[in-house]
Amino acid sequence: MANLILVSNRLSVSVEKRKSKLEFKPSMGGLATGLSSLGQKDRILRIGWSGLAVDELGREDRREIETTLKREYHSIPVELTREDLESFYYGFCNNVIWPLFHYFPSYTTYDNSLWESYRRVNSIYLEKVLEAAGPEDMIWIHDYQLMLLPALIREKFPDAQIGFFLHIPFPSFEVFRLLPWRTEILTGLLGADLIGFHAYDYARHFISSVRRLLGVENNMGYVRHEQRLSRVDVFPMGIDYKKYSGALSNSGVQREMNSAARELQGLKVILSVDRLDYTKGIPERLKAYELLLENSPEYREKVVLLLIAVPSRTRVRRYRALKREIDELISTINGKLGTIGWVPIHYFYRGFSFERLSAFYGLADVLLVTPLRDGMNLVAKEFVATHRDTGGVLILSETAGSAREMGEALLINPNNREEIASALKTALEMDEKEQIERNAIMNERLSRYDIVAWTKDFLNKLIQVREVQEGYQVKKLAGDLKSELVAAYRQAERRLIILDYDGTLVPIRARPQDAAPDPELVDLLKRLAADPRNDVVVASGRRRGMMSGWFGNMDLSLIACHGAWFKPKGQKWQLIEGLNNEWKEQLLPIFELFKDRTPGSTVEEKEYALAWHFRNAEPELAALRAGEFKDILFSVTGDLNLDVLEGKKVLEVKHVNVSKANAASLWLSRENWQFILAAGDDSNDEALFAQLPDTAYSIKIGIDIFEARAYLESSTQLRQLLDEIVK
Ligand code: ADQ
Repeated sequence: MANLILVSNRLSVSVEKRKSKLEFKPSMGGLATGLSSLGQKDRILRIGWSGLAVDELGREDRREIETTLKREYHSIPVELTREDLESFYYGFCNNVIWPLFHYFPSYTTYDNSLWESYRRVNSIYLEKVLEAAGPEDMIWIHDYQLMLLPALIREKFPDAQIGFFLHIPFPSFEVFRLLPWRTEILTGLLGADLIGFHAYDYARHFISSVRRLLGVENNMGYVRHEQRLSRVDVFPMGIDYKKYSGALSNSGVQREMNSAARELQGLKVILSVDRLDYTKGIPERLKAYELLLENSPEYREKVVLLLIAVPSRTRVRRYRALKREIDELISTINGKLGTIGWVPIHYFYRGFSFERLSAFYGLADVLLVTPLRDGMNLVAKEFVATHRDTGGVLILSETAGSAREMGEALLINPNNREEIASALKTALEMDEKEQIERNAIMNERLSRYDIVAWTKDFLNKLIQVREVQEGYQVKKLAGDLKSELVAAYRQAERRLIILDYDGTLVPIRARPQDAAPDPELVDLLKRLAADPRNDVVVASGRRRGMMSGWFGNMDLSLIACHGAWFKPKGQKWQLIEGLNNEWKEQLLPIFELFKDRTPGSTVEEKEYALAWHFRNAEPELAALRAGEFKDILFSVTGDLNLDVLEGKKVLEVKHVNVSKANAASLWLSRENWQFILAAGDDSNDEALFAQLPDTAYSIKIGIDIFEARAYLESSTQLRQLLDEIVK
C-alpha cells in the first residue's frame, strides 16, 4: 500500500513552550479516530504547523520539535514565522476566506499582500509534501488554508492521488465572485482528484463557480479541467459515535455530571457550545434567550443558560470586539433579570475536557445551536449522540451543514429572534416521549455515517476516481489502438469515413457563422478525398446551402440538416423519404416563448427541424430553462413522429426519419467496406456509432462517451489523426 499523507494547517498535536520547556499536547479529534480505524498506523503521515512560530525558537528547540513529532506522532512540522502567521493565517485565511465563505463580505479585506503570503505559505507546505511523499502516495489535504496546494502538488507529481476536503461552506457564486483571486483558487482546488464538501449546496456552488469562471461543465459530478478529470462529491462529516453515544456510562463523565447537577439545583438547562466566532450567532442567541424570559416570565428561576465559548483567534481585532459585545450582553441580561438566588446565564470562556463537555451535554435539556453559517457543526451531532436513549431537544440553525441531516431537530432561522424564543418554549415543553423518538431517528443516521464511515467513504471514493480516470485513459485513441487503426486504413481497399463538422472538425464557436472551414482543414479534406479508395462523408446539422457553399467544390459526400438531406459524391442533393413539416407551425410558438424567456438564446428554423440555441445565454438560467423546455417537448412530440435531440447547448426537434444514423445507413448498405471510421461530438453522433459494425472505428470528441469505441480530446487531435493516416 502507498502511504497516506494528511496535510492540514495544524497538526493534531500542538506544541507549547512553558518555562523554557516544550510540551506536546495531542488532541484526539474526530478525524484521528477515523484514521485509526484504517489500521496501517505507520503508513499514515501528517504534515502541518506545530503551533509555535519558528523564528521565536532556538535551533535546539526546532530540532527537538522535529524529532519528537516524527518519532512519536508520525508528524512533520511546517515551519512558519511570526510574519507568515500574521499575513497568511490571521490575514488571508481568517480575514479574507473565513468571512467571505461564511457570507460576511463586509468583513472581508481584499489585500494583495495577504494573497501573496497565502501563495507563498502554500508553497512552503508543498516543500514539506515533496520531502515526505513519493509520486504514487495518496495525499489528503484539509481545509481552506491550503486551497492552492492540490494544483501545486499535481504539477510536481502528475500521478499522485490527491483528495481535498473543505470543512467550511463553499459560498454561492455571487459571493465567491467577489474574490479577486477566485480563478486561482478554483484552479488550485481542481488539482485534486476528489474535492469533498459537507453539504450538497456547497458542492453545487463550487460546480457553478467552476462553470461560470472557468467555463467548464460538470457531468454527474465529474469536472474536466486541463485534460484531468476531478470528482466533486458530498461527505457530511460524522463524529466519533461510539465515544459520544457511550459517554453517559463513562465513569469520568458520570462524576462530572454528579458534581455539576448538584450546583444546578434542578434548573432546566439550556446549553450553548461554540468557538467564540462571529459566524456562530452568539449575540443573537443571547437576545433570543432574553426575549424568552421577558415574554414568558414563568421560566425565570426555572431555567439557566450555560454558555460555553472557546477562545479563538484572539489576535484578530474583530474577535476581541465580539468578546466584549458578548461579555456586555451577558452582564446586561444577568443584571436586568437575575435575582439573589438565580443567575440567568452562566458563562465559561474556556475549553473543557471530553468528560466535562460530555457531562454538560448529558445534563442539558436543550442544546441551542444558532450559527449564522456553519460548514457542518459537530457539537449538534455530539449532543444528539450523547442523548441516544434519553430526551433532550436540539434547536438547530437551518444554515448549519448538519441541519441537512438532522431534520428531527427544531430548525430555526438564526436571524429570527422570535422564532428562536418560541422554539425554546416548544423545546422546554416537549413531551419526553417525543424527544426520545426524535433523538432515536437522528441517532440511527449518526451511528451509520460516523467518523469511521466518513473517512473510509472519502478514501474509497478517491480510489474510485482513479479507476474512472484509468477507464477513460483506456478508451483514449492512443497507443496500440491508434497503430491498429492506421494499419487497418493502409491495408483497406475500400474505406468509408464519416465526419461530423461542428465540434469535430472545427471547435464550437459562439456564433455558428464563424466556424467556416479554415484553409488547413480544406487542404486536409481534399487530400483525404483525393484517394480513390476513400468515400469521405461530411455529416452535419447545418443547412444544405451552407454545406454546398463550403464543400461543394470538393470530392466529398455530404449529409445536411442532421440527415434530412444527403448528397453522394458527384450527385445531386436528395431528400430522405417520408418527411413532413406540418408540426412546425404547432411548435414554433413554444420555441419563440423560450427564446423570449431566456435572453441570449435564439431559434433557428431549419427545413425539417427547429432548434433552440442557448450557448450565449446566461448558463444557470439556460440550464434551468432547458430542463423545462425538454419536459414540454417530450410531452408534445410523443405522438407526432418527432424526435427531440440534445446537442451541445442546443435543443432540436426533427422528424424521426431525420437522423445521421438513418442517412449514413444508405452508405453502410451500399458496399462491403474494409475500413470504416466515424467521428462526432454529440449524442446524435453516438446514435450513428451504435449502428456501425464492431470492426469500425468510432471516435468521440470529448470524454463523455457511450457508444464510441474511443475518444479524442479535441478537433485538433482528430485532424492530427486524419493527417497521419492520409500521409
Ligand atoms: P468548528 O467551527 O470548530 O469547526 P464544530 O464543528 O462545532 O466547529 O467543532 C467544534 C469541536 O470542538 C467539536 O468537536 C467540540 O466537541 C469541540 N469543542 C467545542 N467546544 C468545546 C469546549 N468548550 N471544550 C472542548 N472542546 C470543545 C470547523 C467548521 C465546522 C465543521 C468542523 C468540522 O467551522 O462547520 O463542522 O470544522 O469539519
